[in-house]
Amino acid sequence: MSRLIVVSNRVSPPGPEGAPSQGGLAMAMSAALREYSGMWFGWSGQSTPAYDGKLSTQRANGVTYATMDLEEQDIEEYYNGYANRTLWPLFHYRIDLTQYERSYGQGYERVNARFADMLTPLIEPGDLIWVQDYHLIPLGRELRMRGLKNAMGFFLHIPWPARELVLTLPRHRQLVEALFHYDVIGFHTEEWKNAFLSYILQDAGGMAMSDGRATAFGRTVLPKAFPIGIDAKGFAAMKQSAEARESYDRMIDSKGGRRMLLGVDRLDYSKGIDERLLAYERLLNESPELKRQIFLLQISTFTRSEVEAYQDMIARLDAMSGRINGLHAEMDWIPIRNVHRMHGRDELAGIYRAADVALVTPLRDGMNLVAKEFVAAQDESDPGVLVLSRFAGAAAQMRDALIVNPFSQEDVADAIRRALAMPVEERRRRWRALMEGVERDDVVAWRDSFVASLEEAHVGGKTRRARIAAARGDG
Ligand code: ADQ
Repeated sequence: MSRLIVVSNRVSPPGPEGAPSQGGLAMAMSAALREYSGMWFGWSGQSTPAYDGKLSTQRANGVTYATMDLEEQDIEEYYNGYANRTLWPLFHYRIDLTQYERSYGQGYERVNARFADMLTPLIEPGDLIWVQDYHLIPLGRELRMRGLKNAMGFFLHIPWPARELVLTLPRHRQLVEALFHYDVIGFHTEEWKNAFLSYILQDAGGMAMSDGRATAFGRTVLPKAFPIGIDAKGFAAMKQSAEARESYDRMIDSKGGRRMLLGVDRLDYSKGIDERLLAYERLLNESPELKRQIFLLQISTFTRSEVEAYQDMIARLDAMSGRINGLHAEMDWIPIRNVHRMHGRDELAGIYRAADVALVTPLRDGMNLVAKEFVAAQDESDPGVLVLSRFAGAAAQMRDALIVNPFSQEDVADAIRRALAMPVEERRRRWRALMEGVERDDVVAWRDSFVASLEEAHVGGKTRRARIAAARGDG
């Protein structure tokens, strides 16, 4: 088997059992690498006063974790700047929050080149290189410029936006062209893939071929949808753990016979937490009889706290939940429990299981793994109900959830009422259908289908190039 080399902005070496999780990509990659004797390469999360070419390596369960530090200016311009102040908001349709600074773009290019400098000597000829996410779009081009001929794929964990939004990005053409140095470009859904193709056809003068590949900038790639899943087997084991049982018991105890609505998110404006709280407030106003019978546990952990939009959001959410609680609380009942701490994976499994309704209502989300984890954690005889935004990539697969428009408070409030009133037979039927998908389309299936497409596209590409060279008589 070829070595699998995963490259992502951050690397998550395995921590102690039950250590807090670190976001969707980290979850998925740890599980995806487990059966490969491969390598995971990226930034350590630490800064260095000056580059010294130092690489830290650690080996665990057959995987090598290789990390490098970045200089402060690079962290600011590449990570806080181009990745999190430009691409993230733009690709989540928040053009109002998008900052277009030339220095950010320069930092982004500089760090991608540095990644390539550090990574190139570690690559062997048969290695499969799999680059993750929007931080590293130009990396494939940089590696090719350094002579690497390996199979190289890229996976985008966030949505690809409509072409009208891409056009607002200075040097958009250069960014998209860089993607054509990979053999395969993966998206979570057909919708994101089609948005990418619409740019290629209408703005890059490219062509879609009958075998699914696309041609532009004198190169050919395979853009394809690979919906990511969770580590379903790992999750099933986790939900039986002592920690999961303990947190479940604690939750049941503290529910005091009330029904629990649950939100679990990285604190991010794309997750629609403000809109969710307002929809919940609307429900309390419209259905006062539900007061005291329900409460919302909103767990939102801080990320990217260097970026102003995130600082603003923390203050806004705390003020909003404080206001709603102040207006609606009674001496022995609080409508919103607003929690900012990270939970261990097992602990989270117990909390999911104790919930009656999950509110997964992002305004835009590449996939959303919380929706899948919630389903995997349920008790099959008495499962909770998933309320899911139509703008999460997960909605394309999870049709048996209650699908809502998160921009409409009425729609979300209606769905909560419906979920609370849903008979147990219907809950079981919907849950079984959802669980089947979660188990079938898990993270292992995602990895295997991507790797298979990458091997095939690379071999196919080589064969085609050899045929053209032979026809020209030059090799
Ligand atoms: P994220 O935006 O991080 O991922 P998501 O897919 O929901 O979003 O994953 C979040 C992960 O963090 C989940 O595994 C969840 O359990 C964990 N988590 C969240 N809050 C937590 C808390 N308080 N304590 C412990 N764990 C917590 C990005 C994209 C998504 C895409 C993934 C994977 O934005 O759309 O699904 O990558 O591709």
